[in-house]
Amino acid sequence: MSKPLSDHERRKQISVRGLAGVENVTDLKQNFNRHLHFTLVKDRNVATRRDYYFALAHTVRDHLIGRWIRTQQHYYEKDPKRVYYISLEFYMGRSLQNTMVNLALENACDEATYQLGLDMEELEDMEEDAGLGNGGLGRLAACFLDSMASLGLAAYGYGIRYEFGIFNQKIVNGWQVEEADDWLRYGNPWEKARPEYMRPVHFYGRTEHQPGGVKWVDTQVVLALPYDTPIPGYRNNVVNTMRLWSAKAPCEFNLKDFNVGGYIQAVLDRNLAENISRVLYPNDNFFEGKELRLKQEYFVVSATLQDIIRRFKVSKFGSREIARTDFSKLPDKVAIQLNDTHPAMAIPELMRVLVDEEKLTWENAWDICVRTCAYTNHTVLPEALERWPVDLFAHLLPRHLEIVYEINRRHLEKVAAKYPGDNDRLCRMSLIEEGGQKRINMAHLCIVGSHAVNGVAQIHSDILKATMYVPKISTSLSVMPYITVCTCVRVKMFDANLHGHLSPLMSRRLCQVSRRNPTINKNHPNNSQLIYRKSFISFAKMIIRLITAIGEVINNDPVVGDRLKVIFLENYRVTLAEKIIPAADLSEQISTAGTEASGTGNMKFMLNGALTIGTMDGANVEMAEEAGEENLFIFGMRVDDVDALDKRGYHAEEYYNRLPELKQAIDQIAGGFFSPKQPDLFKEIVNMLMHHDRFKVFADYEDYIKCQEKVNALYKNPKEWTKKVIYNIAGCGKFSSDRTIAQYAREIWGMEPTHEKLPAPDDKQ
Ligand code: D6G
Repeated sequence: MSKPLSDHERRKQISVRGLAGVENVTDLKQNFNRHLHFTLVKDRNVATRRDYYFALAHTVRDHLIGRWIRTQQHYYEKDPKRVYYISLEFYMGRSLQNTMVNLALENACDEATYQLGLDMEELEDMEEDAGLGNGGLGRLAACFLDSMASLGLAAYGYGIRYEFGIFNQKIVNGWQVEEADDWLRYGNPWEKARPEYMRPVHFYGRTEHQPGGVKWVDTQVVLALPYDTPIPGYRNNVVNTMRLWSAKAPCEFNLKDFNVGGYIQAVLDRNLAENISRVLYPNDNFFEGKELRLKQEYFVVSATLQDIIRRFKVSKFGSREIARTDFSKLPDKVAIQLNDTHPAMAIPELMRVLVDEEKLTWENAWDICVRTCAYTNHTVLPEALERWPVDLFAHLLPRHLEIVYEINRRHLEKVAAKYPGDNDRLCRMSLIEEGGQKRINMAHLCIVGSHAVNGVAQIHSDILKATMYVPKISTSLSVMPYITVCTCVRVKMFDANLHGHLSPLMSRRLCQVSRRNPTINKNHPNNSQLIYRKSFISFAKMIIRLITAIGEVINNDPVVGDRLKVIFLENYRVTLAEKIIPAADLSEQISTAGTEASGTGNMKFMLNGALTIGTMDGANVEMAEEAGEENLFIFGMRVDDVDALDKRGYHAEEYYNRLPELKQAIDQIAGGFFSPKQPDLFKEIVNMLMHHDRFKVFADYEDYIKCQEKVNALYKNPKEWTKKVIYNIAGCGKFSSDRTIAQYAREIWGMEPTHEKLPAPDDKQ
């Protein structure tokens, strides 16, 4: 571990001399040794690499503390409008390097660990990813927290502290096998438990309608225990908070009918309550409809709203100065952003608190609620839309069901007044879907209960406007919902200046962009076009098996085996993306137009110098706009073509019969060429492609192949290739999440980003 390291030398070369000041390095070494001794209780003889990682993490964390406390004090003093970003996912990845970069400590820490005979990159590799997300939606939330802190916004991320994040993927004999992600096993140095801020969350029970108002009684209580994680801004001394709730059973949980046998059972049963924050549902773009998931959604919303209202009450506008809290000021002081419909229960819950507990009139409460909440839609795929059965709601959240019905009654009254006699429209726009099992359409609830609705790319927002019925009657609603565009990316592998210019580091990198092997991004977990059917998961696994089977044949082929490799990179996650994306030359973004809301990998590859072969879908459209369409490899149907094809009728066999190459490929899959021991292994995939493919992939096949030929031709011309890369990197500034968040702040939250820098604290305090 003590050999001189090229990585260290590389960092030294690119570091600005003097940044790693001698004093700083001496302090860091001292603090590292102090943490190894007092926090880890180890000496250098017995310390493991993980102990060294923890010692370094604690050393770096110390530099956050003063800034964190000072930032929060500053918010209490200045009382700015606060943004609450509520999300069921925060896909944070690792914290150590990000913290060092944002606090300008990276070079000093590198020097300090080097002087201690350690390799900092090896220590960084010991950190577990905080994998509390599935993909784009969760990573977006993480990027947004980073940007909100970097822009000096008084912002909070609120979510769930899942004990198990996204599963670890192993590939065994070509098949996916899942392993539990026990990320907290060795402790998490970045979080601070706050048992003093524990909140009760109620479930089940029944409602009592009394003259003084409605009471929700006979409920079961679960406690929400907050854990705070610091979110440092980029070199501005701002540190915001991400507060994640963990479920705790109350002490008296199930102990009411106490007897000796009952006591043991009651203690064991505490697990039932605490299961709420046990595990992240590994569903990306898919609605499963499980009761435990609805519990998670209400759990985060209820605990968060209690915290928001507590903070509002002690703020200058709250009851500190006036006898009674003036809730009419809530929308001036609080913006709640709903990351998809998952936290949609914030709308009826805020109504319940304002009407039942704070005794506001329905009209006042509704006006406050709508002006406070805003909703970001993430997908138009029907299988992803949350539609909770009314029965389940009635059982778990009886008061909220009544409130949703009342919201709907008033909403439909307005629709009926505007479109008299249009019953079809009433059915379409209702929050309650009738016919068969009654369900609550959570997207409709969000649209009606928010003052702003946005998609995640221009094309996605346009599709929403054209297909979601509620915004069309915006003028009849109390506050006009509108749709805006917010796209984002932020992967900080390089210190790129994201405003249309190249930083010196990025320019230097371009000289390195030459011959690397194309990395294929076809299996991005967000947009597997082949996947849709009831046995969603087993089908997805079958697709993975097909990829590995094709790899086995191609990689062992005597002719192409040493020229072409198919590799399925297992356990894709933030940390792996940070390695793959900068290494790739070609990024494949090949969703059928109109199906991928934005994509996120597309923009990250662009920023990191890969060229894109893609359809006119999601953010690809804007990437082509920014870099020039001639600098991307665009192919396939546009949304209009897809619509026209739908009208004509899509018949896969037409393409299969007309295109011999396609026919051969499908026949090989169907005939066991890739699975000789089990010739019909992939027949379900073939059956789907030939008969039930709602993504109509064969329709894009011919153009895709032609476009790949253009890619191959250009790849032989490094100068022309690099030119396109430069146009792409130079054009990717729009996709910075800093730009996106500035737009959210101005257009949705009614705030101006301050870009404020707080004074640096004296860390020795
Ligand atoms: C974070 C940072 C800490 C602060 C605490 C509570 O843990 O300095 O005191 O949050 O902040 P509020 O919830 O009272 O805003």
